[in-house]
Amino acid sequence: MKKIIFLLTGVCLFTLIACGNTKEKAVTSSNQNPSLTEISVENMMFTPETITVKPNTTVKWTNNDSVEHTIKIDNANIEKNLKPSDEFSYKFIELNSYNYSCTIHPDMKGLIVVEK
Ligand SMILES: [Cu+2]
Repeated sequence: MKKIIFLLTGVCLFTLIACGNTKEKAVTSSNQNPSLTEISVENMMFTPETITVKPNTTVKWTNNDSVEHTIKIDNANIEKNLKPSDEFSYKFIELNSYNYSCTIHPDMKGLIVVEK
């Protein structure tokens, strides 16, 4: 009888641990943020140049060029230098249209539209 109780306790513990792990995995996968949009800075361009996102979307720029660029977002009071391979993320919360450009290369322009 004692053996059965011991086994049952073991099963319960195992179940708890297994469930705990499952839960943790679920949380981790939801943390891989479905509301992340990536923009490549490459060949002196932002690609894609125009994106439309929902509020609370994080936009990540990656400088894939071999020269430095900047991200200057007009309505967000942001200016960020990006050296080659650098990344910059910004979370867009409010509904608006955000024009941005590279101050080093004024022809490089992009637009982020945040709408519901
Ligand atoms: Cu540039």
